[in-house]
Amino acid sequence: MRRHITALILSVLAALLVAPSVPAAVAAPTKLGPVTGLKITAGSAPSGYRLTSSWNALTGATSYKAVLTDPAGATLATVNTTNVSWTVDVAVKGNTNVKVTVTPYATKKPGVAASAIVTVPDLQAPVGVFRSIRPETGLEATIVQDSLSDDATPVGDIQREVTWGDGSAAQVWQVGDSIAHIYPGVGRYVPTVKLTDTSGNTVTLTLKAVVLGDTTAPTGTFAAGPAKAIAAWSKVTLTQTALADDFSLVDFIQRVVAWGDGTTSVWGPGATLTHVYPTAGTYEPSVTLVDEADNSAKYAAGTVVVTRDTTAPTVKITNRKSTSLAKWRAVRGTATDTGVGAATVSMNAIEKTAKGWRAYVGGRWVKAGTKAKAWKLSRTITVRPVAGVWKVRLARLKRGKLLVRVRGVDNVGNRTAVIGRAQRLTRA
Ligand SMILES: [Ca+2]
Ligand SMILES: [Ca+2]
Ligand SMILES: [Ca+2]
Repeated sequence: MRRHITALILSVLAALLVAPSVPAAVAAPTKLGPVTGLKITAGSAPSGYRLTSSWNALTGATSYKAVLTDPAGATLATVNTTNVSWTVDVAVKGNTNVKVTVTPYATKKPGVAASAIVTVPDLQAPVGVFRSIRPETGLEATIVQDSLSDDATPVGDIQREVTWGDGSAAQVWQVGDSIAHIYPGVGRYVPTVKLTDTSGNTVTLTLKAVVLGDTTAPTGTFAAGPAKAIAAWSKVTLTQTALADDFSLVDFIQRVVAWGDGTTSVWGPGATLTHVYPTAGTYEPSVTLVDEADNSAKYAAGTVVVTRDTTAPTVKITNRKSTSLAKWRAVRGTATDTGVGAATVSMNAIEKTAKGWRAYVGGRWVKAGTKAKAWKLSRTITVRPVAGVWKVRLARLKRGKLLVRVRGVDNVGNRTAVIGRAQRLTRA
């Protein structure tokens, strides 16, 4: 067996020895590079860090490949460029080293790489989620930490400082996930938590107000209108004319609107809010107000009667008793609707001339073998009526017989039947 394998290896070696020799290589040119003047700097970016690299242009280089790597050698970003600088945002932790490696290329042939390292400074403040908790009774409130982190500083080294919002001195929060405080009396207090990392980056988080002694719900006055609306069309507006609470500031009173049709909206900043009722019915919208002590009350905002527009618009072609081409270069008419209004009018036109049928396709006509084929070939021209009047231009009319078909649709999709018109055109 072993002898067999040895024989095999020998035969392979023999084959290699007799293989046609590679043509003598042209003397390899000296490898390009490395680039000089390579620099990298780091600054803060909206998320992570902005790393800017630059280097001197290298004679003979047609492009450069630049790669950013983290301390573990993982690629953070890469670029192929003809520029001599590169700016890219990467997500890395503060206080870590980032390396840029630039390889010059002469067309597709890589040269010698150069690299530079920068220590990314810690420029980002800690991130945390904290909640204030109001006591059911008494004056002792609590702040609870739900999460805390920093890109470079270990959680245990992040400094926490609480101000309770009652004039008492700032308090360093040494240990634990919660901290309590006894307030001097009833009132509205806004606590803050200031976080500082070991590089001195800080953020101050403003927590929900602690309201003590508030047992009264907010008051408000609201009105919805118009009182008569059309389904899937009318914008019903809810207007606030008054809003107040004994403790909470107006901007901190939560407003939730129930439109009466099963939909609700959280009403953010702003004095008005709109809604389109999809179906007909009688609706009684209301607004529920909640203060910062969770006292709530519901206020009615009137009645809205919503009906449906089920009637198609009325579309007419203006009856012009003229056989003049000039008069029919535009087909005109009216479009009216008693409900939501006419949205569009659509027209098709064909013509029978001395040379046979032709179809209007917008700006020009195309020949057709028969009347039916002409209708099929014709393009539908759609226009929007203005103040109840519509107009479709017909370019290059000829003598003969013009036939048009027109139909309209209102803003909620009710369609008219097709109306037709035939007109003889005998003179210019
Ligand atoms: Ca940091
Ligand atoms: Ca209140
Ligand atoms: Ca209608």
